[in-house]
This record gives sequence, structure tokens and C-alpha cells, in this order.
Amino acid sequence: TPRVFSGIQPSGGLTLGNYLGAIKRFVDMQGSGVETIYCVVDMHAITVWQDPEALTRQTRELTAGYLAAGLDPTQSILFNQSQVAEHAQLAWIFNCVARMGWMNRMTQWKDKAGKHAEKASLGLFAYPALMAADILIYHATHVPVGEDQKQHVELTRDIAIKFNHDFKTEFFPITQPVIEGAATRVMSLRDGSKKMSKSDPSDASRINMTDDADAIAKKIRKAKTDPEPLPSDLDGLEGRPEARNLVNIYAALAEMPAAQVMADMGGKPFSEFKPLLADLAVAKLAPISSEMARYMQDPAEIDRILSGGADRARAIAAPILKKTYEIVGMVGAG
Ligand code: AQP
Repeated sequence: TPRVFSGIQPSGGLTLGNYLGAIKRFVDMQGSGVETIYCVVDMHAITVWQDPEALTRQTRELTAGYLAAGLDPTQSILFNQSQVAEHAQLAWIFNCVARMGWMNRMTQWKDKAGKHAEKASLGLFAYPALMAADILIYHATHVPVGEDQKQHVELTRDIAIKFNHDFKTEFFPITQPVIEGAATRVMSLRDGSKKMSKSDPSDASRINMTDDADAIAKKIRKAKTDPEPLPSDLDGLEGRPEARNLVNIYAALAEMPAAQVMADMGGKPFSEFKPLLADLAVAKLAPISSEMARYMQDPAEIDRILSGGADRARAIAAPILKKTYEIVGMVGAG
């Protein structure tokens, strides 16, 4: 059976980008005859400084977000990365398989380290090797991600191919990225050329999953647009990134193709479209955010779910690590 793995960093609050690009799709894949494993990747989060108390809170909040959005911990495996040591153990092997040049080409590394690469953590540079381990420690076949993570999933494939080649084996599968739907790249509400991101300094650039109805409506009302009304087909969005972004958000929230949104909304000025989008966003997000708040009242229950998930994850990961050590020639693994 296909096995799906994906993760999200507890590096801040969840955004609409994380919800539409990741969580919503994780939930949609659940129970459709595939095995689903979803992770709170706390070890990735600490590649940039995280206040320890904030890391704990954000880990629980992200877990609450997964649950509130409909992830069922009896159907899917849900856990935090640091509880399953096999991720870090396989990552070391992959650090020795991957090449410095491959990491140097990663756009996320270039964006996040910027001109100060010497001051970035070694972990930030090695991030994609840990991500490859996250995926391959389960022999996952499919990885649902947003567009921004495509390059890292491709690197995961390169690592599997090189490992298999170096050790003359076919042990690791060649994983498929799954990048589908209208919202694989949700853009900033202030700048249609930048992705919506939890670490953007401007709060007005994103919708947070914890925003209340007023805040959501205000951010959408103030979202950057151009003065033209909406076109009636997708071609008309060419060269209008802000308009395209709002249409894609609408389509993803309404679960309809973007072309259908254009057919319904074509000709409307933004002064009419934005309130419709705001109402839709509030209707879809408010129940999730109140459910998140409810889960957050019982952190012990969240921790219990994560540790139960970690036990199930470890049961899959441990034999795969053991076999990897054997292939590499580590004494004591056999
Ligand atoms: N704007 C986005 N549109 C669509 N998908 C997105 N994802 C993130 N932003 C968007 C997807 O969410 C998943 C988890 O992302 P992550 O938290 O692990 O890392 P990220 O991509 O670095 O997210 P952020 O919000 O941009 O965090 P910061 O600001 O800390 O870097 C991934 O599947 C990602 O594609």
C-alpha cells in the first residue's frame, strides 16, 4: 500500500498557507486506502533559534491544529519528530551520502541563510538531509507538500538514488512529491510575489489559524489588489499575481476549481469579491480555530496523543534503521 509522510515545523503559529498547502490535504488523504504518517518536525524548527517555552507551546498548538482540522490519530500516525530517535540516526547516514554542493543549491538555504551563511547553524544547512531521513525512515512513497518544498523532496530522491547506488541495493524507494490543488503556493496578502509565511514580519501579510473573524475580514479587505475587476477566465489573471492569489484561496476554501470561481465571479470588482472571500474564510476557519482552542485547554491529552503516535512510528522506523545499519556495515546491527 502507498505510504504517505509529511511534516510541519512548530516554528510559529499556523498560517492559511500551511492549512491549504499542507494540513487540509493531509486530512483529505487520510483513510483513502493509504497509510498516513504526519509529524510535528521540532528538530527542523530548532535549525533557527526557538525559545524553549515557545517551542513547547508551538508543538502543542500545531498538534491541536492538525486535530482541529480533522486529523484522526487513530487513522493516521501523529507524533513529534524528536520522540523517534531513528530520524536523527538515519539523518547522520544521509549527511554522509549527500554532497555539500547539493545543499548549497537549495533555495530555502539561500533564502534563510542569506548573505550570512557563516553565521547560520550547521543544522540549517543539513536540513534537507534530515528531511530525507524523515521520509525514508518510513519508506514513504508519497509526500504531500506545498510548492516551496518540491526541491527538498527532489533532493530526498537524489539521496535515495545515491544510497542505493553506493551500497548496491534497492532498499530505499524513490518518493513522489504530491503537489496538487488550487493552493500549493499561497502568497502574501501584501505582496503577490512572496509566499505567505509564518515568519514574515508583517502580520497583515498572512491569515493566522488563530485569527478571529474580525481580523480575517480586515486582512482580506486590506489585501493588496489592482484596480481592475475580476476577469471571467484564468487567462485574464496573467500578470495579476494578487488577484490570482485571492482567487486561488477562494477556490481552495470552497473546494472548487479556480476556473469555476472565475466563471461565477468574473466582472465583480474587488469591493464585492473581498467580502465574499472573507465570509467564506471565516466560515471555514472559525470552527477550526475554536476547536484548536478547545484542544489547547488539555495539553496533557495532546502530549498523550503525540507519545502514542511516536510509539507507532518507532515500530515502523526501528527495523528500517536496523536494516540500513546492516547495509552500511555497522557491527551489532545484524
Ligand atoms: N504559503 C504557502 N502556500 C502553500 N503551502 C505552504 N506551506 C508553507 N507555506 C505555504 C507548506 O506547509 C508545509 C509546512 O511548512 P513548514 O512550516 O515546515 O515550513 P515553511 O514552508 O518554511 O513554512 P513557513 O510558514 O514559510 O515557515 P517559515 O516562515 O518559518 O519558513 C509545507 O508542506 C509547505 O510547503
